[in-house]
Amino acid sequence: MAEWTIILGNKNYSSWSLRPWLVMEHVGVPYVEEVIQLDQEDTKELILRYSPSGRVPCVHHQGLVVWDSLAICEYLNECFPAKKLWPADPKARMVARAVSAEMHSGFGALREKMPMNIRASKPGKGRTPAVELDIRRIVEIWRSCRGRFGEGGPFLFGHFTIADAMFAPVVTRFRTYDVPLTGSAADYASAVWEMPSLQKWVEAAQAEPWSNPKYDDL
Ligand SMILES: N[C@@H](CCC(=O)N[C@@H](CS)C(=O)NCC(=O)O)C(=O)O
Repeated sequence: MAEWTIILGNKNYSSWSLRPWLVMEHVGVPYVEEVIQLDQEDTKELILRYSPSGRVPCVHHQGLVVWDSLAICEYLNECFPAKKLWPADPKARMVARAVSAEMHSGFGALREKMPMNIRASKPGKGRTPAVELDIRRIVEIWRSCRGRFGEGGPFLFGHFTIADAMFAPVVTRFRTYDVPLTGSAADYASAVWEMPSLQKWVEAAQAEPWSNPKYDDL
């Protein structure tokens, strides 16, 4: 096995996979990736060959198995401290960790009604009152982080951090479901969308031969 291997779900749909993959790309370490098609009869069995939780993403490194998107990002931060994957300032770092944790454990309505579906275009779909509240809170996080900590670059804390990786799938959702954004939130979403790493993922998602009616027919 290569020194770094990352196990992912379909790039079109697997938002949890996208997050640590962006961080892997950012640190620039060579890696091998395995993509497992989700929602098939053998999906669980295939994932369990790599990941003890039965979920992707999962990373293998020198005999260590790390599962869960945020834990993988933290491990990459441990391995590549020079890459400054969290902000250097302790207060900014605390907020970056808080908004990343909020994304990791929250926004259930948005996740359910507006699942990541990079290839699709579904303007206006999924906008329930609970989803509206999630969208409002995300925009508030983006505006607040950009306003307080965004000097020095286009990302939430200026330069790219794990917090941007955590919100990247939301940026793709806002495009798929055509959620209107203005001002600093719109600028931030464009900066994330235009990252070469995200565009590489988007191209791969568009080229995937698999479709999933569970998400496409929503
Ligand atoms: N909290 C986990 C969530 C991982 C997760 O739910 N992954 C989904 C794909 S996006 C999965 O593995 N589904 C396959 C299954 O449950 O069989 C993380 O952050 O990595």
